[in-house]
Amino acid sequence: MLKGLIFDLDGVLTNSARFHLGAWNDLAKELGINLTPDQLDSLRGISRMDSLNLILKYGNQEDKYSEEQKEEFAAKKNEKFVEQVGKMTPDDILPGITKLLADAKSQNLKMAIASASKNAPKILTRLNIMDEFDGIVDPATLHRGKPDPEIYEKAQELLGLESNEVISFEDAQAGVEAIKAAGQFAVGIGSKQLLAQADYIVPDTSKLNLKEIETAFNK
Ligand code: B16
Ligand code: MG
Repeated sequence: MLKGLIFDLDGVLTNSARFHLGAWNDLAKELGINLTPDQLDSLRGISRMDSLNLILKYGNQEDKYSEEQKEEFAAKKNEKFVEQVGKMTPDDILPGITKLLADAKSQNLKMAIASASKNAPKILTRLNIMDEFDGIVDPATLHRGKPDPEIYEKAQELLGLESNEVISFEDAQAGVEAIKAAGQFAVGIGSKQLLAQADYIVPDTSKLNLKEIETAFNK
């Protein structure tokens, strides 16, 4: 029986990706690395340090910098990102999400956030939906990033539920992989090809309908 919903944040509840990718692109340029659109896109859903390491790899600069220098680069990117987050408002909630959260509330479903972003509480506060959630996984406590199931297992634990009692929502391929590895029902938001592993796929958040998703979940 369905008892809870677990959400990725970026790309599912709001489109903060444009700020992440913009800030990474600026940093890459400063380091003399020109990222292709596909390389930039591959950073979606990936943690801050993993993103930086990937960028350095794309630029063949894997061993060029010390850990300390890398921390500085990551902090610089984050400063830029946080500046953009400060301008976010509830209007930045993606289409269909407000209704989905309201429908879930009216069914007394528990809700949690499984985002790799250390800025998730800040973003949820700007969107004015922080109080909707019963739990937010702290990514600083994780040992492995998506596609490892750890973050989805933790979110489910926070809600005190079993894997067959939750539906999880993701826009990134690595995220859908993580949900399936956690044994949960996955709703993919985006490309059918990329998110083929998901149990239910919609092209964008405006097509999310809790009743229809539940019917698929109960099959
Ligand atoms: P931060 P999600 C992810 O959020 C973003 O998609 C990814 O681009 C970002 O690098 C990561 O969070 C870490 O974010 O630097 O704020 O800790 O999709 O898991 O909600
Ligand atoms: Mg995402």
